[in-house]
Amino acid sequence: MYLDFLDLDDCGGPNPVHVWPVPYQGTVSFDTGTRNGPEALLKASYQIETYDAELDADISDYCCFKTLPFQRPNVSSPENLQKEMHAFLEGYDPSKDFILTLGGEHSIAFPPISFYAGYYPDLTVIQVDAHADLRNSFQGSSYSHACVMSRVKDLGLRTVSLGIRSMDREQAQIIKDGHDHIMVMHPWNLPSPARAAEMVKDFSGPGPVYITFDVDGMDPCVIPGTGTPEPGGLQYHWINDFWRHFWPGPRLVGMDFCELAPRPDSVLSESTGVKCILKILLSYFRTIQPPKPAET
Ligand SMILES: [Mn+2]
Repeated sequence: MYLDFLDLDDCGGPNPVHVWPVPYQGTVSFDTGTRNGPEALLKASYQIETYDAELDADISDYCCFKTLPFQRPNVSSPENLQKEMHAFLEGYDPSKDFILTLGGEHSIAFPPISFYAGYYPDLTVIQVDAHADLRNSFQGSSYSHACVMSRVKDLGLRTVSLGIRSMDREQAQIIKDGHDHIMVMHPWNLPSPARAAEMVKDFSGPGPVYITFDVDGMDPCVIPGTGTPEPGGLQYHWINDFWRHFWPGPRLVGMDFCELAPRPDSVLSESTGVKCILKILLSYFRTIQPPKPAET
């Protein structure tokens, strides 16, 4: 079994990262397999170097990973899964606990977002995704993967969406009407990563950010293993350069990584997924001061 993210068990740098595998796949609409995402990511992480040559930094000098037991998701309804996840998060402190949730489908993002939003009313959610996910309801549930950003909007949070290229006319209108609290960067007219990072920081202000990373935001040539692939997505170096330019910057309070559906013939998607996660964590944690040791 591959139980410890990066094969690092509760050791490393001063910043604890709680890795929470949530293998839930209840409301996916097309191809399946996201329930296998967390295990594939953990397994692939054993093959990935903790040192990043581009950043000349090692994640194990900054973060201490504590991989939690797999959440046994309640598959009776999306609402019940949400309740279970909210209950689990009550054991954590949103003011200091960094939780990296591994999905699973995108509906798993809402409980951690609402967990942090309860403490940080000025939170901005950065969404990497092909899909706007702004439907009010989908297939009878308002907690479907297709509604997650609509629920985030209900919380009154600002959102920044990178890579969006699939929506219906109604969602396009929501985006047009929401320009003061919804920022969207479509992949067909992206600014440079440095310019994009400045624009997002201007929009989000000094408050903290949370990242919800749906792998289908990336181009399917980069991450083919996902249930609803859309051509023309973000390129690997663009998104990594974006994070590199985004920090130093706002506090990152937590993140999730979802919609990975591993393919039987390749480990490309999960390996790339781990690299995408590490680039975010290292870009952020290398720019902050380590927490002070507890006074004795
Ligand atoms: Mn998506």
